[in-house]
Amino acid sequence: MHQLFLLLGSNIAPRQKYLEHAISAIQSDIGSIWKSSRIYESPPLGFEAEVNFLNQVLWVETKLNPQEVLLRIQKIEIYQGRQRIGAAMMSRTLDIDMLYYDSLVINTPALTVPHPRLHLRRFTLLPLVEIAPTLVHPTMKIDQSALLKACLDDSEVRAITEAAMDRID
Ligand code: PH2
Ligand code: MG
Ligand code: MG
Repeated sequence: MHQLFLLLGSNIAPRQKYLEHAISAIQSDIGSIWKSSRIYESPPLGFEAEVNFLNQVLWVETKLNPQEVLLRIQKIEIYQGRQRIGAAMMSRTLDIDMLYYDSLVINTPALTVPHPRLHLRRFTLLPLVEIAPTLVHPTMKIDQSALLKACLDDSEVRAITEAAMDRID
């Protein structure tokens, strides 16, 4: 079994539904979810948009190789209405990013693992620290807690409380 970390993101309503559907699709097409973080909300980083993101990190156990995982991720994103127009960053119904795959380092045109920007993004590090604080980054050689401490991104990222869960869309 391989240990896979995925980041889910959505900033088009119904955001929470897109995350829920992604989780069921991942369970049936990719592997079983060993741990999942709470859902975090934050403003879009790197582009302008009205709607904040919901993000969540999943720790998945899979038999698939990274290329197979990537194909299935893309299938799930497209099935959930993901549109890609041009190269610019834009709002999305569902984004699934591969953060880590075991301690593999992959650098191909189609896929970079670990995710090249994960250490720059509070919305990725906070949920990672919640479920895997001692997981070591294979090239930076420090764990997720240390990555968060070193992260300069000061954007406001907060976990959605259980009580607020049915008030968000
Ligand atoms: N994803 C991006 C760009 N900016 N900002 C937040 N808050 N959350 C994201 O998931 C996100 C982003 C590119 O995929
Ligand atoms: Mg992304
Ligand atoms: Mg992506």
